[in-house]
Amino acid sequence: MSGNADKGCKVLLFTPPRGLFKGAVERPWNTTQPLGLAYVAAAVRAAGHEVQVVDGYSLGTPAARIRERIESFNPRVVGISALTPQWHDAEALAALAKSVDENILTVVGGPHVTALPAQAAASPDVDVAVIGEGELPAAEVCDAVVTGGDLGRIPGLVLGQGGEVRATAPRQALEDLDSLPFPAHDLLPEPSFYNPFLNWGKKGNFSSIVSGRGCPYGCSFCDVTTQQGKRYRLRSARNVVDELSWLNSAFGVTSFSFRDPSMICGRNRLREMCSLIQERSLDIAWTCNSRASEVDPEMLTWAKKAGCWQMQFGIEVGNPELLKKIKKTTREKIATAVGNTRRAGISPHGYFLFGFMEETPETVEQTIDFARQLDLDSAGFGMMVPFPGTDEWEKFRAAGLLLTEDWWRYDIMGEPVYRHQNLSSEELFQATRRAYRRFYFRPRIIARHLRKLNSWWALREYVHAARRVFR
Ligand code: B12
Ligand code: SF4
Repeated sequence: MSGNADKGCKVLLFTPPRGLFKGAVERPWNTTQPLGLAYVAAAVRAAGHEVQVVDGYSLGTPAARIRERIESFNPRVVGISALTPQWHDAEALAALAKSVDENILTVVGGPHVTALPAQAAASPDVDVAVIGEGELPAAEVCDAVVTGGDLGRIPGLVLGQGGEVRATAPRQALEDLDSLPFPAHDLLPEPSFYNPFLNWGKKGNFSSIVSGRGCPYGCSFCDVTTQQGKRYRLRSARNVVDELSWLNSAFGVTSFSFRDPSMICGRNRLREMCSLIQERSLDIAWTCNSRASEVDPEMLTWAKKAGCWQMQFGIEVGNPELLKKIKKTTREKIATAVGNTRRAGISPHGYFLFGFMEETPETVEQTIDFARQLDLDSAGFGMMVPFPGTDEWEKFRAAGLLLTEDWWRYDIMGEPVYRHQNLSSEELFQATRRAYRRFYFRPRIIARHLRKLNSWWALREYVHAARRVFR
């Protein structure tokens, strides 16, 4: 970690509430711990600073409450995390902080800032934009605030103070992820507050967890490779299972979702992780993402024995050429992985997207047919959104098809933010609705899901999901 400042400063970290910039805050239905921000909080605290966190996105914290928090804590630094649709809310939060005290240093980070750091730093109330992993830079910025050090000497930043945007030297990705303190869960709302997606885990005792960073595949629509680099950087099995044990004993968490790009990568580590979970008799249930081309029957057996109940595959489309174009694997490998997953007693889930540059009415139907042919238990269908930093963003921009930089519209559940060459926005939007109906309205699938209706919470989640699809 960074060198300890003699006497730390006060740091208040936020996820921005949805709708803050419009003056009407809403609380989202599904929520999960903002791990990136919690990692930053833990690192800044370990460097000797006094840290508080407000998960404003999940809590739906109104502006007045944010103002009170800033006034009462009186921070020297306000840090704000932003995904793309949250960017305007992040800017509004920075403005709110400055309106309370113009001497507060506003620091932004997260996927949107990493994709467009200069644009982020040029925002009027933003002083510092952090590119990529935030733990070390955030701690170093806070140290510099205390010691009066020069921010320009800290790598991995874009400085926006004084209206002039200036990038510092680049920073290497962290090699030893085990050296990081665990995310500061003690500064977040209780695990029982969070309301995960049905296929991630169960409300009551849920946490997400990340066991590694980076992804070599660089799929055309996904910005994980741009964000975290091309190489899988894995935490050790022991370090991950220590975090599971800690969350289980200190917070009563029994339901986990690994939100890594692909948690099963690294065969030996997976085997060791699964053995350690069993050796320690950890009574937990978990779900994870995995890349269809990486999973084999033996790995699935280890995962099942260690508590894995669902595996999620990013399948995206059904047309073989389109699969190749967007850098996904083949239909055959997907079908094999899904079949092996079911045979191992793990529920297979598929994610699908509509609206890639080369999409046609025929490829839409092929995707829906492929989703139905695969032996999946559940599926999610969304709109392909060309997030900044992805190949799709470059392609749609170069073709002059992007309709807006109103970032709050960049949502896979929303309407397309681009004009599509082969399909109208309405046709694309309706494709997701039709896909849901054609996938779920089958006796086999209905029967499987009726068996899962074992709690009021699950019933409520199904009703909510159905409303979205049939509205
Ligand atoms: C869990 C998750 C969620 C959760 C929680 C989000 C959160 N705040 O963490 C929820 C369910 C809310 C969510 C929602 C969405 N998500 Co999401 N999500 C993830 C996921 C799977 C894990 C996030 C995570 O914990 N990463 C691990 C940590 C260590 O990384 P990190 O969050 O990036 O944080 C590091 C840095 O970014 C930085 N940092 C972050 N915050 C801050 C703050 C400061 C002050 C500083 C200095 C640094 C800093 O330091 C952190 C530590 O190194 C990632 C994929 C992934 N594996 O990263 C996608 C991901 C972040 N999501 C993504 C997307 C697309 C979405 C949605 C937009 C999808 C949609 N509906 O359209 C929505 C947005 C909802 C909304 N309207 O705001 C994209 C990001 C695209 C983008 N440019 O924004 C990702 C990368 C997935 C992908 N394949 O492309 N998501
Ligand atoms: S979609 Fe999955 S496999 Fe592809 S780049 Fe993103 S995280 Fe990696």
